[in-house]
Amino acid sequence: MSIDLQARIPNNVNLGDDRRLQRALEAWQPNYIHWWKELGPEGAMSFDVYLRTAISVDTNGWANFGYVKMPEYRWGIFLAEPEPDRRIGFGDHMGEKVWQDIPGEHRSTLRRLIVTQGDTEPASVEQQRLLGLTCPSLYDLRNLFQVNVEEGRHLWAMVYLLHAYFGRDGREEADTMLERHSGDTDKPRILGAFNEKTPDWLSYYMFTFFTDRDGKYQLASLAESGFDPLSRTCRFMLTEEAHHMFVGETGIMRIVDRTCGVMNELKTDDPAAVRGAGVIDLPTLQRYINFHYSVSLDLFGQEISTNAANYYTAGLKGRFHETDIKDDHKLVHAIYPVTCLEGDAIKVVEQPALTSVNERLRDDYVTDCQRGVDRWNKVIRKHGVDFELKLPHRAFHRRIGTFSSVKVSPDGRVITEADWTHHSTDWMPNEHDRAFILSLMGKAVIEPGKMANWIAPPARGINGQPIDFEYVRFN
Ligand code: BYC
Repeated sequence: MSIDLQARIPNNVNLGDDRRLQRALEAWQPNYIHWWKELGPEGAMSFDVYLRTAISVDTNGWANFGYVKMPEYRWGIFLAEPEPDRRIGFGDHMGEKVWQDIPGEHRSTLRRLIVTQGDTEPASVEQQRLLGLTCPSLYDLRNLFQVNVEEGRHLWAMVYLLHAYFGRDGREEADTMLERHSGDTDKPRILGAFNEKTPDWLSYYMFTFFTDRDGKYQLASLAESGFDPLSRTCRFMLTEEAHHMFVGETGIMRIVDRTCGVMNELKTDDPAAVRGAGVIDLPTLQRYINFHYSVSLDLFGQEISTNAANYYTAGLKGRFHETDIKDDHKLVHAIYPVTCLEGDAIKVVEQPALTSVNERLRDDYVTDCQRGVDRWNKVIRKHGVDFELKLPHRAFHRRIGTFSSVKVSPDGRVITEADWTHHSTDWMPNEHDRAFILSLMGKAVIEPGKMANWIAPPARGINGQPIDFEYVRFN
């Protein structure tokens, strides 16, 4: 399973043995590089960045660090080791050998899932392309670029599957991955959250905490797939994904730490005074949480979904850690408690577990998000500040699913349109918040070891390097 790094496209799938596939991917490669130079990190193409690159998929080789110019990053195709005698773990085909090729009847469904997953990866690079210009430190700049190149690699992962298993349709889909663009009116990205802007670093940390975490849960469910190449691809992607969520969680934590430190120095909890000191007040952080959490909840689809039930029954997409769940893995008679709207009331109602798998995944996600919020609150408490960050109610500000038809406050009350119009700017980032945040992030902090005023230094550097290491060289 070693990776051929000398090949034009590094890979551990013996690409050299399949000349047609190799040629097709090599024909896509220049388009990808063109896209990266156009819509990847702005103004950063000549920088030497201290990046990790996978040179094998085992523990020794997946995180190999060194200086790289981003357009020369060795984007490649890496699948996790095959599991001997792996069997399908759920649905109608449970217990059968996993598929090494795509069963004809599942072709279009799998293509759709792979395209939806693949589309998010370049979308996030596009959303983040200007952030380098206002980075709070070299450490953060390097982390941004690491996340960006790995999202690029995740696109490669899905494009490989499309090329290798879907023939001409797959190649066409791979081309359109570079034609849709985040926020484009004519050709937008597929899922809502990937057409939102990531205009500042607070949004970026929120995105990597909340939206990348959707990635973790979706990839984990696809890692259960009976289509083994998809499963192996997603398993390796999950290894890389952990760092992205780390960037988000620690980014917010460092902001909280800095803000509370300043609040104590100034002996104030007045948001205006806190802002006056050039740091981000906690109510503003709460509004950003409300926005990014609600937009990310939408990414799990509808509460009751026949699509999701069909994916499950067909063995294409499972639940989070499917094999650890103690039930029959078929869900024909099982029930599951789903929070939904009945008339104007929000209620928990028992629903068939099979059509509720999206909601179950969302529940797993909510629990995971709450753990992160608890850790932020611990920092607030450590400073002795009287404030608690909270996840808003899951019905708040939803555009997909049962709650999209009503307006709901962060504490879960169904309210009128008029109330919503009156209060929504108190509950989500308003134009003043956005202008204030942008004003804090006017220019990049690029002196090694220095941090912008609004964020505390990280606890440690990357790969054992000191915090004042020269993570990016500008040439
Ligand atoms: N926006 O039956 P439903 C990541 C559509 S993030 C727009 O509930 P389903 C990353 C839906 O397509 C992870 N449309 O749908 C993070 C369907 O359309 P049709 C990305 C939406 O299929 C950060 C209709 O509504 N991976 O990796 O059960 C940085 C009915 O809905 C949305 C995946 O998503 C939406 N939010 O569930 C970088 C995994 N939600 O059929 C990367 C693959 C639903 O009526 N995708 N719709 O035309 C899936 O598993 C499913 O497509 C979804 C939707 C879970 C997204």
